[in-house]
Amino acid sequence: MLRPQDNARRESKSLDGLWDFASDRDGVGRVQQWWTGPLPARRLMPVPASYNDVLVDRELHDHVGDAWYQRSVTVPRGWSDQRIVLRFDSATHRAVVWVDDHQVAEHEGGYTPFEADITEFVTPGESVRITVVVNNELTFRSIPPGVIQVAPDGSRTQRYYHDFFNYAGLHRTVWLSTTPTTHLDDVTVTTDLDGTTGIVGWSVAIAGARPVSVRVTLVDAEGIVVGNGEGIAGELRVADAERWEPGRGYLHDLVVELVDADELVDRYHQSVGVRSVRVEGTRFLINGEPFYFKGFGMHEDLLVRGKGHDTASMVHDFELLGWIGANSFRTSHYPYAEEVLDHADRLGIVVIDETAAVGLNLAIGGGFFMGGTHQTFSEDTIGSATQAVHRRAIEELIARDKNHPSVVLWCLANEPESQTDESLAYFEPLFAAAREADPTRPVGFVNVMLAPADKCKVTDLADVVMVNRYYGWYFDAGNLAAAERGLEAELRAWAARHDKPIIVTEYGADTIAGLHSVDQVPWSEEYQSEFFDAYHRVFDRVDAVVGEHVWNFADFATTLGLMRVDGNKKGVFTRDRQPKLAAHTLRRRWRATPT
Ligand code: GCB
Repeated sequence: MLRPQDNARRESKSLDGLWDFASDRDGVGRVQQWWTGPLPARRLMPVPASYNDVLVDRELHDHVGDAWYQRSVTVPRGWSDQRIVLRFDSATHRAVVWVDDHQVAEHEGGYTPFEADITEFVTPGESVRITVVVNNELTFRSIPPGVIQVAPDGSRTQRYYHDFFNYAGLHRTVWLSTTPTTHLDDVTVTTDLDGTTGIVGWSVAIAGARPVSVRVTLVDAEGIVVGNGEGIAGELRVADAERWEPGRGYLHDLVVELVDADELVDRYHQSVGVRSVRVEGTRFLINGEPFYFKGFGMHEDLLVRGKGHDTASMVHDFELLGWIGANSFRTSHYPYAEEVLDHADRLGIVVIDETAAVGLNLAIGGGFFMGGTHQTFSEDTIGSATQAVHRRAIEELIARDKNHPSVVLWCLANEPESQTDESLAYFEPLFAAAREADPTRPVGFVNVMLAPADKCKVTDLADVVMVNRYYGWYFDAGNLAAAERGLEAELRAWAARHDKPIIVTEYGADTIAGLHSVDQVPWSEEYQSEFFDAYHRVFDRVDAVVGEHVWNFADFATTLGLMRVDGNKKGVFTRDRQPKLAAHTLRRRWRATPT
């Protein structure tokens, strides 16, 4: 599946803007077939945005179930004899789509795109009604998992095992677009280096009946052709290739064309960053050079919009990454909008790309609202049905993001149970699926503090050790000397057990902007800053540590609870992106070393 594009053979039209919207509190819309006419009790809702915080409506904020979107669109009159495609960049967490009265698509998973060929249901120049029902329910069969509690009065509350608000809706652009009937269906690019020679491999999938041949042209950023090839798969060798490097997002354009004799049938522009990624012993190598990750676990989280993508906010967040000296981030805890990866590609920011598998651990949170002990991996909880959904989520993530040079590492889950035989059995086939989908990038998952080096079984499957640690916060809160000792002992234990690079993917302390103290008082700005100093002293002493990702870039929304003060406050920036004291601490450290 390729993204919509405008070129000599393709056109696209964004359907962003105001849509009709109705939350289906009583769950009757599917039975009453709301797609067959105007939505009842409709209000206006912007796309892209989460629907939760846009209107002043507490019930909608906490809505559990279906929500309906609808709009009409006139199909451009010039789109005859084309294949017409309707695409959703995301619909969280699952959706069914109708064009007029025809169901055209159904998709599970809130953070990856899906599309439908709607050519047979539309007429260029005429208008059609598009209806989407988006469902936000989390269960043991979804990624991420959750439980819906039903009160005696029948009202439903969504509970879940992860620490960010369950925003839902149409978070990203909706597209109407065309391709020729015989068209490029997919393009896969791989890159490597042989000394100063860049190697660009390509392969394409073609759909349609017309006999065509494939022509590829590699063009550098100055518009100079540096390679040519033919065929559905092949390899270009570029002498003295300009490389994509951390801090320097040099991009080539691979122009892929389908031709029939001299006629151009289809064309697709695929940007390419020529770089290599390898893990050797405890080193993470980009272009053969050891890379040290400096940056954050982030969230797609904005005032009013929730998880809705916003270009201005995205550019500003990247500016702040540059200001503070970060060279990388993790898409905690789900795949981000593709526009974010495009921008990382352009700027040379390195990305750890994560699935939405967060909360596969009933030891965390489970006791909070279910009582007793529950087995994480079982057919009654997270079982083979979840595993199938998880596998598809991995495959869809890799299919979507495989061509982004910024992505250097796939992260299959955040803090799952990983110390049991059941967890090993659950993850073994998932690691295999990721490696099959992409043999070129390392694969890992993020380990939780409950499963240290001598207990964790799943890290054996990974290329890289990734750990989230909260010494000095959830353990030894307020005692940074003890935190420093505990952290160092643990990281040394990981280094002794695995000959692999270690990335500390989370460390942080909740901090209320404006709260100050000369003592080491948790929640104060000084504490957060000194907390980071303590961690950094340890990282600098343990050779196998090749990365530090602070939790979190900015404060973010969560569910209500006594552990959270109007959300998670571990941001180095506030939710409106003002720096806390620790931002300056990080800036001094990170800008002192080259990218
Ligand atoms: C974690 C989770 C992250 C939480 C964070 C916290 O380990 O990975 O999602 O937000 O801790 O602040 O507790």
